[in-house]
Amino acid sequence: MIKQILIIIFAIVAFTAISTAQVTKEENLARTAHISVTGGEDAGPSYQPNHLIDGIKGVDGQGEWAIKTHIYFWGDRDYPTIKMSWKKVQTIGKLVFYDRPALNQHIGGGELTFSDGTRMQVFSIPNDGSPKAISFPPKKVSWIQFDPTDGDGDLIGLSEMEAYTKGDKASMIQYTKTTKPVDGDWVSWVDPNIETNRGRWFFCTPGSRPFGMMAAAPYTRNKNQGGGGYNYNATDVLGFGQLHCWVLSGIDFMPTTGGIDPTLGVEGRKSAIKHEKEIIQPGYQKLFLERYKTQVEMTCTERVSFYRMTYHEKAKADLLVSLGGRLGSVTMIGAECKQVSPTRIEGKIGTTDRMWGGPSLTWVFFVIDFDKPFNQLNGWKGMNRLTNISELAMPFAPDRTKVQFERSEFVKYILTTHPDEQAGFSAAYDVNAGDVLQMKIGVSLTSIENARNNLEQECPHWNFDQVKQDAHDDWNRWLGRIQVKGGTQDQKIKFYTDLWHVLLGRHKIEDVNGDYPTYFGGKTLSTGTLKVETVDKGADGKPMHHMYNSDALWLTMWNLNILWGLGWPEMLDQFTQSWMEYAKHGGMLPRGPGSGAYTKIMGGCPATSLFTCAYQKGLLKHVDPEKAFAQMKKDHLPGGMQGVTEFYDQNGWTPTKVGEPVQWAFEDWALAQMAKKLGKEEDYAHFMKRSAGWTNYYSPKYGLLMPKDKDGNLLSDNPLSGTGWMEANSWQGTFSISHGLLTLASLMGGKDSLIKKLNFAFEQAAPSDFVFGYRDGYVSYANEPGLSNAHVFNKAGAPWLSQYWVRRVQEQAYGGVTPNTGYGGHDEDQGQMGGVSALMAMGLFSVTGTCDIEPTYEITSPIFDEVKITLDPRYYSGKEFIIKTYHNSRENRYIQSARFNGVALNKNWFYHKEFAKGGILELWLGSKPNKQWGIEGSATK
Ligand SMILES: [Ca+2]
Ligand SMILES: [Ca+2]
Ligand SMILES: [Ca+2]
Repeated sequence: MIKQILIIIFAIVAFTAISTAQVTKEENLARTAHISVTGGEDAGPSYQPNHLIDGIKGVDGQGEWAIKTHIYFWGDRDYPTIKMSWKKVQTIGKLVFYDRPALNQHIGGGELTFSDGTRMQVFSIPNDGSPKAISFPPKKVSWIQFDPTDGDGDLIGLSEMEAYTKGDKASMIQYTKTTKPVDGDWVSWVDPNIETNRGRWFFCTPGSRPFGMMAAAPYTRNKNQGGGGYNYNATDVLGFGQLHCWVLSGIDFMPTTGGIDPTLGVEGRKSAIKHEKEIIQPGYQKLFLERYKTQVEMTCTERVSFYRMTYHEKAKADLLVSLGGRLGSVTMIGAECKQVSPTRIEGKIGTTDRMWGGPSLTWVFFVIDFDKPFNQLNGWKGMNRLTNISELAMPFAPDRTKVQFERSEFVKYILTTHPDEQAGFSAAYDVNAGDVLQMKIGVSLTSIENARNNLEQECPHWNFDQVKQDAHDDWNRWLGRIQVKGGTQDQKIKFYTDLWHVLLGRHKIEDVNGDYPTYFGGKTLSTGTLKVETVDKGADGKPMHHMYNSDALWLTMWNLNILWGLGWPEMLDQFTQSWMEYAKHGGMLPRGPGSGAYTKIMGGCPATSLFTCAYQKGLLKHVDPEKAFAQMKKDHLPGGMQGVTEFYDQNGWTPTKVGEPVQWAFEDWALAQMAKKLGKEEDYAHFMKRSAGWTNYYSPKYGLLMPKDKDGNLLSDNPLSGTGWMEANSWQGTFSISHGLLTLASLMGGKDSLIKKLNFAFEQAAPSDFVFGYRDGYVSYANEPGLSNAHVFNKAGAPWLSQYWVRRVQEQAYGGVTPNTGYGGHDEDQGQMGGVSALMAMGLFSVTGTCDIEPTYEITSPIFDEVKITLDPRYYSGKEFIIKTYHNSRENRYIQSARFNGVALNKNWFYHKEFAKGGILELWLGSKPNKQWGIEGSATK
């Protein structure tokens, strides 16, 4: 004890001596600042804010500031704000942050705001308390605020903050992309690190092909929905998960050396990494595990992950494959596997405890091949280590998945590590420095035979570089469908990163031979047992289409439905086929299908917008429109997926809720458009009537749609409160009544009133970059509701305001290219914010989601000089569609004039059928709005 105290005293003296030495060189201006902290809960006298500037740094338990913060059940947390202020203006050119040295408490990064209004991002603050310096051109400021945005642990805090006048070159650049962008190589423009600080499980998966089943990726902190994903600010890799899907994950790999005890879980086997040694891009990742002196490379085919380990030291190597316990969004249970040859292991795992619902138990089957026979196979079950095994079976209690918890108890249970559920095996090798080991994991969701077949069909060889090249070429083909010229390097990086996310988050669930799983048949349509189905085969014996795992497709009429239709029309064709196949077994069009059954995440029947726009654009090539219509109609009636009440069916509105009914109304309108084209007048009349009932929500008092009770009384007197809305509020949601904007305008007193009101909303939201939490703020581009708002001016006769606000939203909410920024920092799911960002960058949109009988695109000013879309010859008669801009710049965001195929265009929109023929749209831009351009027919078409 005395020895420890002496060490601490020595440490304090030593560190004080260092800071004294710095004072003689340059004064640490933080020491004279006033420190204040807002938010969070006081953690006691040992952790007061003044410890941030007491000169004691990097000493565990001494001179630290820390705070208790609220952590939400899905893993997000409220962060405090730290402000350093001075009585007199100071010149500051460098800040140095020290995290608390405790490795289980970490502030990884955040945002700096200076009193002159400028802001900066801070990344990769070392977890161990070593200094993080940030230099910048000196600023004259009276205060500096730090808002952490990424942290881990129950008492997050910092050990010290310093401020100096002079910066240094070394800490001037905070973040650089790991690969250099090369013209024509679209993959090289993608930066997977962008906004990974939230660490969402399926957000950053380099080991994936477009829509492939396999989505391998290292994962870092176990936060955020029970699965950390890959977080740039984290300093340790915990393992490499193979599947990163909506409510589906499985098979956790970690190459270790030195006889790690696997029963200690991820904390016992994690390894430090340094980004300087890393390459991360679509289809390939290379990183170095510092602890194991092992370089890991990873690539993939559609259903196979492929690892190449290069060892830098002689060692006892163990390739650990964990098959039990929590991984990402599921818990792995009931694992079984066996060695079938000196280089092959086959088996299966059950997955359960899905945080957002779905089947209570689903299976993942796998075949793992090693390129060299292992010396020995070892394993673990619960806390027991097993040596020299040839098979492994975890006791599986069928009741395990039937336990019904209260929601809070359930979340607490699934986010707790249960050591008795751990299981896995490890393949043991003796390696020398320079030795290479390779491993492939083939997966299937239906059977071991199919996993074996997937592996053997897609990757029968050990040529890692070939697979890496194939993955690269595959991504290049997909990304290259839209090619841009001009813009800044960052804008181009962001654009291709957006496209990557648009093509990344959703995954195939069928095998090479077309088999796929369903779990229908239980009482709640999600408690069934595995039934293997197969998709129809064509004359060549090959599956006719794919089956997909996906989140809700909630409100994708404002992003994916438009963008996929432009660049990848087969995705609309594919999804409609896949969704009809689900309906065949489960009776409903899915909303967020998870590994072969429904999750019903979010609301409404989002399939309708997707099906309708595919039909109207002529992309419904394989589904019979009559059958699709009949299915949608069923889903729009009480008892169907849309979830409408009898009252809504009769009246077009429903008491207490407003967010969902506004969505239902749009879907009803879209379905009515399809009915009209199919000649179904009665259905047209019924759904048009329903789609018009939303006017009951209009409150003349607030000039917005507000929740009401059955007698029409307002249920809220605060339009920003979110009452009655789904992840939105009255300001964000009112203008999302896309099919009823003219009616909305007349309710508000005319188009000018609507324009004025919406413009006011954007002005209110601009200082916060149009980014808010689920219910706050006048406009939010950080989540799905209201993603059409900036384009509404185009429909209301003020296209110059769409041009203005689209550019600002694109830059402020989506322009970030750092690990902290890029998608609004809040709730990018599976490429929807990315989809809006890309559409804004291209200058195309469709407020009604191309669901009109004659679908149209509205025009704003692209950020690029040229956007070239290669048209898919299977769907479109034209070869390419080009958008060219002249005099484009950040300031020149206003369209002065336009030509469509050489002919003057005076309206702000054109037809999809014109796009399909190919052509060129030319836009002349200027710094002042031309209020005469684009007003012709803008709202009444
Ligand atoms: Ca301190
Ligand atoms: Ca720490
Ligand atoms: Ca969302």
